[in-house]
Amino acid sequence: MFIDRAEIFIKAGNGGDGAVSFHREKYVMAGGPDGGDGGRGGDVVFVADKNKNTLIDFKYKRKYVASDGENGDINNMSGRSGSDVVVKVPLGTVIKDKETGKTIADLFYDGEKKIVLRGGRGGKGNARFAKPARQAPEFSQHGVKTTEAKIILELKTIADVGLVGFPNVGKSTLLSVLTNAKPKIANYHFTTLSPNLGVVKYFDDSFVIADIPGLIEGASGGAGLGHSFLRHIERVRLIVHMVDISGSEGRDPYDDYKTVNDELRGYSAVLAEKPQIAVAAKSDISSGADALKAFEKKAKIKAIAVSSVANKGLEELLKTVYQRLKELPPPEPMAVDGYEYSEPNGDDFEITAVGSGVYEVTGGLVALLERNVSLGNDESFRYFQRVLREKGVVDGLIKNGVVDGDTVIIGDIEFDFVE
Ligand SMILES: Nc1nc2c(ncn2[C@@H]2O[C@H](COP(=O)(O)OP(=O)(O)OP(=O)(O)O)[C@@H](O)[C@H]2O)c(=O)[nH]1
Ligand SMILES: [Mg+2]
Repeated sequence: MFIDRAEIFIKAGNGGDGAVSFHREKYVMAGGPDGGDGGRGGDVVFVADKNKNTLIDFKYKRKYVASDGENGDINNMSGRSGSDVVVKVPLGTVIKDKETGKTIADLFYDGEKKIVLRGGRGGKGNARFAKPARQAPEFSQHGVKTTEAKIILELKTIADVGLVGFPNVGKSTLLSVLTNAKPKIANYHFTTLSPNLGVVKYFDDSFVIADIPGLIEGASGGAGLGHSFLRHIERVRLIVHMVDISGSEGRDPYDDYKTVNDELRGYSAVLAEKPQIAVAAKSDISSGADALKAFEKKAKIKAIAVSSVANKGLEELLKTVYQRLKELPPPEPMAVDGYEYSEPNGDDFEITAVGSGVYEVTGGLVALLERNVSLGNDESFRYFQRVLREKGVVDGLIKNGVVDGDTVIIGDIEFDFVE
């Protein structure tokens, strides 16, 4: 099965918490703090792999989670880092954030890598908080907790040439005679259900042809199978537009030609403006040169007459394609938005009344506080109060009508408000 679009969940590992511990040894009184740091969480990394050609893996496994960093330990031992999760995707996979629709990466070259989510930093152990005025810190820092993201993977085939046309006009047959590819060929519509790639050796050079499944009228609006495949034409450099010049299915080749071009235009300006070469296929059974002339006149384009079965016109076609490709710029990755997931801003907060006399503070500030506050420790609690005041949370609460005795919830922390 060919799958060229998938939605998956990814999550980087949480950072491990710093430890609170004090050195203990026989005959040594009141040893110093020796709580180690938490380890870093693993990243979520995507890698383009030329041995993959579909996104089918993602139909069955939809969640990719890197492992968490371990907590710090006694004796200044740092927690082990979480391991990365490395996800292999075919070349030409575009990664987008589901929520914003922004593009994160276009993995175009074999081995190209993108860290999409970074693991949370580990928290500092209490040993790090020792200073002359505070020799026995009873608190440590929590690791950064990461959040899950939903992303879209889209495969956009990378090829120099795209073969497009109505179903059954002989695209796969042409690919099979020009390249090493062995696509399925049959005398019915939609024999090809996914793009096939083949490599043409041309003297010392080579180029890649993609056989795109047949397009029909309405494809750009989602009719038939066509729409989902138009995306694969987006980054070919040259379109070879095939019509059945023999009219073997009773249609006028010019009507087909026009219909397919309308579809390309309907999908995007990029497709409409791609350079094209017209190919009059099945010329062995055409009613002679007349059909070709009529087509060329109506379409106002020169077409190359070919027959894959009678081996006619193939040399001319290859030569023309090769020359056009030489003039065209090389294929390039998409211009990506460069969207990055970032850690929440520690200054951001929002206050909502969740019930009578109960208020909740949410936003990036909460993550910062959760990280740095150890409940039950006086010094840490004073830090907590100071941050609430400095960042304007106290003023904000009062503005929202909070009075003494009301309950305030900040992440896992819940307390009674006292001005
Ligand atoms: N006479 C003749 N028949 C051909 C030629 N090329 C292909 N055919 C026949 O046309 C039919 C369709 O060929 P395919 O290559 O499967 O066509 P396609 O365009 O890939 O079709 P879809 O995958 O369904 O879009 C088959 O029966 C082929 O044998 C040709 O040059 N001459
Ligand atoms: Mg085919």
